[in-house]
Amino acid sequence: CARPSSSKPVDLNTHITSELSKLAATYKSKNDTWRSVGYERAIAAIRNYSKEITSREEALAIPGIGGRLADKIAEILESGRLRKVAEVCEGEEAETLRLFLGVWGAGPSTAQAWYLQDFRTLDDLRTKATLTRHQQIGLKHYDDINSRIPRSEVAEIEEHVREATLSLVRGAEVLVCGSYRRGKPTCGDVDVLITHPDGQSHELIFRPLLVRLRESGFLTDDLVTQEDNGNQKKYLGVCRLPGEGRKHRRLDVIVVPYQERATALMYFTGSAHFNRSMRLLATKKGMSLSEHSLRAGIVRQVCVCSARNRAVLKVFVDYLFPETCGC
Ligand code: DCP
Ligand code: MG
Ligand code: MN
Repeated sequence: CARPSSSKPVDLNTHITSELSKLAATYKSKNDTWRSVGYERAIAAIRNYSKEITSREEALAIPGIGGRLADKIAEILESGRLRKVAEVCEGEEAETLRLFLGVWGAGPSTAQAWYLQDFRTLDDLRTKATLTRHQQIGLKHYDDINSRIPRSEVAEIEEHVREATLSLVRGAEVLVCGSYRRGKPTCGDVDVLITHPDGQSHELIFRPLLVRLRESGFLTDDLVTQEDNGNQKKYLGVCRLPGEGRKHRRLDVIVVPYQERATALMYFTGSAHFNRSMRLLATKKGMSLSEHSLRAGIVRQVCVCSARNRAVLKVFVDYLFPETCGC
């Protein structure tokens, strides 16, 4: 939900989830999706548990926690740490892969390939590796891109993009989604959603806005411009606010038609894990959810307001209007 973080249940098991997070991240960096998703699910289950876990049995009783995971939890309870973390997450290879994965445009396979080519530092990459255009940008802004953005700066960036948008088309809506809208204290990037309530003027925004922001020096590097995703247009790039001492920040902008606003807002607010759960829930109910729409089966295109679909719709509405959902 997009509720303030202050009203979230307190995670009383951070000593457990922080250890498991290290494993999830390392398996992800090694392209071991199976294990990393498994640990992420367990972490989500533990975060949802409102009490402090005090025993193996208690852990085992939590839905989604099996025997082997309960053993690991027991080890953390006893010793405060997990031997497996040292085994899997520490050491030269894991640390180098982590370093390389910080290069925007480099995934686990690339990081692994660089490691196998005996590259160990960012300087090795700069001088010896063959880099894509994206990776060159990622490397150039490595430190900036990998530092978290305080909420106050996200708000400044939002305002900057809003002013530029409104100077092009009056009445446009500009809203930061992503981790910012989920109330996180700091963000990895800035995810701006733009639409227009008249249902048409959004079409006039995308390219002119990018031109304007480039000309003013706000956009410093373009990564990906995607205009063929249905009616939604997406830009991924790097920006920097005017003034001394500002960092380069990753900026994502999507421009969407007003009729897709609700589903786009939900998708772009995330989290990615939440989106996966919602899509799965929709599928279980014979529907299909994307950033474009919520639809009843592809065969029978029934209106989502039919009685059969009200349960899904309620979850959907609760999400969009959390102040009324009482969760
Ligand atoms: N998203 C998704 N699946 C992905 C990537 C993104 O559903 N594989 C959606 C959910 C995310 C939103 O897009 O919340 C924005 O993506 P980000 O990568 O910017 O993620 P966050 O804003 O959630 O976190 P961060 O603070 O790291 O930017
Ligand atoms: Mg984000
Ligand atoms: Mn993003």
